[in-house]
Amino acid sequence: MQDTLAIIKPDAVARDLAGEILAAVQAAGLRIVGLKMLRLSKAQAQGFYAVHAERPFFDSLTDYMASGPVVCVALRGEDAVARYRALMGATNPEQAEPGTLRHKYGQSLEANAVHGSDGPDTAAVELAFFFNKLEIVE
Ligand code: YYY
Ligand code: MG
Repeated sequence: MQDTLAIIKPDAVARDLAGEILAAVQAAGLRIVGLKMLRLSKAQAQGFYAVHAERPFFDSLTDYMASGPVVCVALRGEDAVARYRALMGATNPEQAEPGTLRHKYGQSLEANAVHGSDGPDTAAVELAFFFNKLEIVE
């Protein structure tokens, strides 16, 4: 069993797609073990994406992530990190496979609807950013 962090990003929440995306995640066999809606401040968005601090898209990305509420989801399952990354599809929705969340719901490279941790170590750090132990349920 493995845990991973999914985020339904501001563009998707604003278009009322959170329910549909959660249903697709569950239909793919990933179990929701934590769930919350919140709005990141600019500073919190910068903290979450600190790994990208030197990238040219960092300022725009963190503005976007702070632009409206997000839905944060702790997911659990066999090989959950890779399975959820596969369900999301490529970072750029234009390159994402048909049927993937980013192909279906992404609007642009930046507003690509969903986030997913890129490995088990990153997942642990990212889950701890949003959830304490009491907020992850068996
Ligand atoms: O893990 P993933 O979300 O698929 O991509 P990352 O390379 O970690 O980039 C994080 C986030 O930044 C991406 O989801 C969209 C945005 N972004 C961008 O706006 N422009 C780029 N050239 C690359 C990424
Ligand atoms: Mg990433």
